[in-house]
Amino acid sequence: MTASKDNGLSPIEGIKDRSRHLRGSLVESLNNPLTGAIAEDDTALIKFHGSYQQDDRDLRNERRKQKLEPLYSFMVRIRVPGGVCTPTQWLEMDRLANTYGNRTMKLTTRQAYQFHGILKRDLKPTIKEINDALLDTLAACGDVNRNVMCNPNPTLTDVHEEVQEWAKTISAHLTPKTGAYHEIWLDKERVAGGPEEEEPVYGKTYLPRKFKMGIGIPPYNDVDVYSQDIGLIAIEEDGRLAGFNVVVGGGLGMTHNVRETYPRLGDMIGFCDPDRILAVCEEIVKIQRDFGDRKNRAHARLKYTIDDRGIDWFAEELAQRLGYSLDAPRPFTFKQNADEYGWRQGKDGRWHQTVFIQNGRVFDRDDFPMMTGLREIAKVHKGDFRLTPNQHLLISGVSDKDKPVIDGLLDEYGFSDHAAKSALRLHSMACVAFPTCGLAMAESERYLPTLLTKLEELLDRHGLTEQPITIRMTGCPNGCARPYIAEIAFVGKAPGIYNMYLGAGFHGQRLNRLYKASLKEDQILAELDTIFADYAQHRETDEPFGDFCIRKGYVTEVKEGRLVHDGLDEL
Ligand code: SRM
Ligand code: SF4
Repeated sequence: MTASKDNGLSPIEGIKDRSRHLRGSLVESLNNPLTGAIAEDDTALIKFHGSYQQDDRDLRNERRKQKLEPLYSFMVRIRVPGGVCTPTQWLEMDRLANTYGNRTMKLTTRQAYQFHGILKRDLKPTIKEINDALLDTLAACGDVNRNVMCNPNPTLTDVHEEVQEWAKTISAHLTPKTGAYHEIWLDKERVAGGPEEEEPVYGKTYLPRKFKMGIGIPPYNDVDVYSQDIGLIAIEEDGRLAGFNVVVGGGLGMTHNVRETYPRLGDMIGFCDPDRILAVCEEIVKIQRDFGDRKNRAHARLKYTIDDRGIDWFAEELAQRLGYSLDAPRPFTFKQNADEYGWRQGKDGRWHQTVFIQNGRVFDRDDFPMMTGLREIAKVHKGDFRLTPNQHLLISGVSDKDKPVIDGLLDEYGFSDHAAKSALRLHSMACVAFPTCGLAMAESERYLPTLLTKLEELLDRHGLTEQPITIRMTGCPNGCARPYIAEIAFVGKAPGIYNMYLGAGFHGQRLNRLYKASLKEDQILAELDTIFADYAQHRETDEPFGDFCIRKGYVTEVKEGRLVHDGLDEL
């Protein structure tokens, strides 16, 4: 990447600055037939358009030996605010994954779709056809506000639909205004002689780093509000939406052994009514735009801006920009951060079924044609599909009459036969990792199911099969499956080797702490065998596993993200 001319700024700042609002040389890169890759600077810019250049890591060494360039392809992420889409859109995403991608879809931890394995020549038709289906990829990645998450289950609260609308409104408000996306992917002409393009919220160089928002609707914290740059907690009073508690400065990424990087849970800074929420979100984004670290990308998230300057400074700065202070936070109670499965009936009598999709990967296997089954359901389903924050799928808005039809299809295509065998599996989540993720150090999505099968034997032996325990795995410390707020977490260090974390809060309210570093599978099983036995015998009534691990001294409680590395000196 060309170094930035601006002294000390991260090179990405220079790329954004020179990019003419995210255009760069993307058109030339896409048209270059000599390589499956795009120009290096464009690899940074294409993220803002919702795509990452990747290469197949399973084949990397072999291709190198054969003196071939890596097998480049592109990941495409489709933004779905609050995760809600129609069966027609599902069918289109399925078609595109099968036409241009690797015949799988990944439902992500932020309620988006991802395609993998798209060749450069197919990138433009893919993105165009996504837009034809009235979805888009703009700002799905990059240094901007990403997909706004929201609890997707409409049966759970009276205010759900209203809150869902806020997710869409906030998402639209914070979407970049550049015409680059439409020109490059949708062949829209740039208006000649028109006014200089403006990004009213972001400015010319956008944000210092990615930015994330999620709205939780108590008692469900499935969006993990405390992990978001801005987490909103919808407050329902007398059956109406009173407003939102505002949480700022969550973020989970870190680097192994680097104490300056750490996961952090957000601070609750107040309450605001719905009329003010857009302004509050915008001003928070602008504070990060103006004060975030543009020199060091490992220190550029809002969580570090807040820790460096203090939460009181942040609240004061926000109040000054808004012209008022937020009210005191209102009471609420969260009970879990996982999804709830099975049929639930809403107030209007319609039914909603949350289907377990292991690690969000939708694909056909010989013994389980899951993708085909969901396609057949989409062909007859009259309600909508909702992607959950835990990578599962809600088939939503089903009438009494249609419920047996959906049940019949779920049975016919093997969903009942392949239902999760334990509450642990139902509370599990894994990031993508190999073979597509360029940052993976160990397997995650391809390995967690096997590990869970072995753990299920232990659970069975200790009578814990029905016990809900959150467990998450990532292939590196970046935290894409939000591992640091799981009661048990495995974070990859090298192939087959994981750091094991324990002690997070069951509803995402407390970070976990490293229990043991660099474990192999047999060591993981031995450790958990002992701890499960202890838990089965000595837990208190309704004591969550994470709380138990702290009470019994397996790990000490993490009170603040900054302190999470304490006791890690052995690494
Ligand atoms: Fe992530 C980078 C996948 C949610 C923190 N993440 C990546 C990349 C793009 C790798 C890269 O930079 O080359 C991964 C692409 C893998 C692939 O092949 O698809 C990737 N992240 C994912 C997804 C698909 C995981 C999944 O299995 O679902 C999730 C997509 C969400 C979406 O739809 O937008 C995903 N990533 C998250 C989350 C969870 C969340 O946001 O709720 C986190 C932790 C929260 C946070 O941001 O703090 C997360 N991803 C990261 C980071 C570390 C950021 C940091 O502040 O340090 C990186 C690396 C980076 O940004 O430099 C990263
Ligand atoms: Fe890749 Fe690491 Fe994110 Fe997993 S946690 S998808 S390995 S960046």
